[in-house]
Amino acid sequence: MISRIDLRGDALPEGPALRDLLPRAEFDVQAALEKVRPICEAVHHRGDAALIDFAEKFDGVKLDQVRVPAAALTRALEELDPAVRAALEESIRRARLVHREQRRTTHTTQVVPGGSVTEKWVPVERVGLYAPGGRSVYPSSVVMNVVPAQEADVESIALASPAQAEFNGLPHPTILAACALLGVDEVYAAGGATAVAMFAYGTESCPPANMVTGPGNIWVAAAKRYFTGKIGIDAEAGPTEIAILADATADPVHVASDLISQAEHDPLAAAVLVTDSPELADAVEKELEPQVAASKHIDDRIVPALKGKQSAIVLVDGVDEGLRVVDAYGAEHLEIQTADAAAVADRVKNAGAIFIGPWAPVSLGDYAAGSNHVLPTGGCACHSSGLSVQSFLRGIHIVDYTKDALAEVAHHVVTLAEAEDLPAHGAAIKARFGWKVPGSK
Ligand code: HSO
Ligand code: ZN
Repeated sequence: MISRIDLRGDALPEGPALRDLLPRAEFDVQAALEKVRPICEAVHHRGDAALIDFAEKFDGVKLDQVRVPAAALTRALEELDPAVRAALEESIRRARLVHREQRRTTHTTQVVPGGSVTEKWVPVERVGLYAPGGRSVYPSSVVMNVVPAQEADVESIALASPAQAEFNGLPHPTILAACALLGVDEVYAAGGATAVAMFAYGTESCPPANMVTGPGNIWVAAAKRYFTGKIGIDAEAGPTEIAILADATADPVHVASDLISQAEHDPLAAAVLVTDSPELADAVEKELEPQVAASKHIDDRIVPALKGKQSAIVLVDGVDEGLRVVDAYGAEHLEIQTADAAAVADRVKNAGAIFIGPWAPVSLGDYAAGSNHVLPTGGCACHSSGLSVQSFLRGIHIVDYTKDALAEVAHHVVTLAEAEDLPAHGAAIKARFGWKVPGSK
């Protein structure tokens, strides 16, 4: 059901060499880029008409308009199962508690008397959020994208999700209901690369956005790459990943169920167990069989995900080696199921989010821990973080110096300008103090 990689015995290799020994899914965004290019250009040139054509081609539905009418949002919320509504409300409440504390305050550093630098945090003006359809209709991802944008005080928030033939061309009703619950009233029926292009270029019905965030398949990732430099993006999200660092104290039932929980997302999802206990490895493998057999998405997702080359049980000599392995891997989600889990977690350097001990499974974080579930995949955790309020803010430096404060440092600026062979930089300082400026009278 799941392969094994035995790294016991010899010393572990360093850095990239260790990473190369670890499993990872193929996710070739570059190859997909060529395919999304004509789609993006069609949206650029033909606007809404292109979006309507693509909805017919990809989603099998003829749309009259791409903007979702307000009445459809209200109706979706009215018709939402009350238990789902209560769960979403609790998820929103907890996410707000955490994300509100991520707000940044303006801060001034008095560099010298009369000379200060203020860092002012300004939200992105308009963002477009993407919520996938098809296999992954996740109202929880609407929450995880909208809440940080709202807590960052983004003024204009729009959301796109694919048109669904079975709902008369509207996005899935739970996506619409989640938007209504969150107070997002600008929603479009547009999917994949077409939605990203709609936000990047703008169309007759959708003004352009400064930034696009949200999960999606390879086409969404490719479209984000296509527009990098033109608009802001969160990350090129790849298939989801769970890594579990566990020792002999871990419960194999929990470990197996947590591995399956993320394998359930996608045939390319990765489930990686890193352990120094061969007994635990055997017990988890044994436990996977009945649990997989009792799950829902067995053949289309869970089995291919666990059997795929992106998943494995990795055997190591001890927790220290295990930490080196999980750091080299840089998982989107990392569970620590060891003795003294909090202390072990404290030593982790690379992970999108860390889940400590037996009572903090990734599923909790997916829905209701308060943490964000839009996290770096594909090893990007070594340089990036998950979605947060900060993702939607820009820190602007405001430089304010008096004449005396400038005079005090003027000679250093002139020296550095000359050292860089940029005398006009120095002249801009000299001109203010009556020093000789080439060409001036
Ligand atoms: N685990 C996914 C998010 C998700 N799970 C949505 C359930 N619904 C990626 O972090
Ligand atoms: Zn999940």
